[in-house]
Amino acid sequence: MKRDLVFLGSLISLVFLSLLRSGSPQHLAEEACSVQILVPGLKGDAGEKGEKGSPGRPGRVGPSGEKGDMGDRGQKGSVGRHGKIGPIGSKESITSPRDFKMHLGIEQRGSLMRRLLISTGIPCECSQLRKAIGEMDNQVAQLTTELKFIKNAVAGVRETDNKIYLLVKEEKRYMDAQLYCLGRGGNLGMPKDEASNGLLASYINQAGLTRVFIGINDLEREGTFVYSDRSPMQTFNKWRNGEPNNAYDEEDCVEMVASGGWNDVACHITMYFICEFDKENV
Ligand SMILES: [Ca+2]
Ligand SMILES: [Ca+2]
Repeated sequence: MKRDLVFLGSLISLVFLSLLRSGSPQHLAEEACSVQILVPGLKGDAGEKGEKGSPGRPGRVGPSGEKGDMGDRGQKGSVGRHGKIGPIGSKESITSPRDFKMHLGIEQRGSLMRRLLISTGIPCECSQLRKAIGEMDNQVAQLTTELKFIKNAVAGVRETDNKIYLLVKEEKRYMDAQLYCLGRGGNLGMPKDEASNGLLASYINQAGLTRVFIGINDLEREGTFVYSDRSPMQTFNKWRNGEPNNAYDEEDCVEMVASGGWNDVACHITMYFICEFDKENV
């Protein structure tokens, strides 16, 4: 402490000496300032009260309070007035996509979509495609039928001097079998003599079959059998014993069994059959 006071006294002495040497008032102010920086002075008087400051920021939101008790139930109100009568509704109004799904089935939706496509002008070539596909289906069906016919023919036909017989291994009703043979320029097999009947019987046996349709019927007049080319029966026939019996009053067509015998049967049943073709027409 004593050392500090000695140092302070020396310092003040040096300042006075330098002031005496310079003799300039400006220098005095500058050096006085320097002293004040080095040595703080005594505490001054209290200043005047300042002006009121601006309001502070709003405080944070406080925690929520506890739930209060429920109040008493209010009294029942009076009956209100009648409302206005609404507009007449349509039978089935669809106002949103949800209604659309709920009200329409798949086919109806498809129909509606097509109408929408047409109304919006988007090109739709569905009908042309359907037509093309339909034509191709027909061609495929026709080719398939032809192929079966050729396979049958390749499998083996029977022939005489003036006839060719073809066993068709497709089960058909009498009329469909007749149409099949006619469509190929022939007719159902019509055994008109012992030789042709024996040939057909052999054909059936070799194919391992028991029965086939042949071209004889009494469709036009019950009991009067004719060949499917409408030629009348001659003296030749191969009716089995007890046939034709027109069983159940519905047997108007004729089958040949493996022995070569004939039997009248219903026309709507299906079985294999034999076509015959004139060699002149082949
Ligand atoms: Ca009959
Ligand atoms: Ca019969």
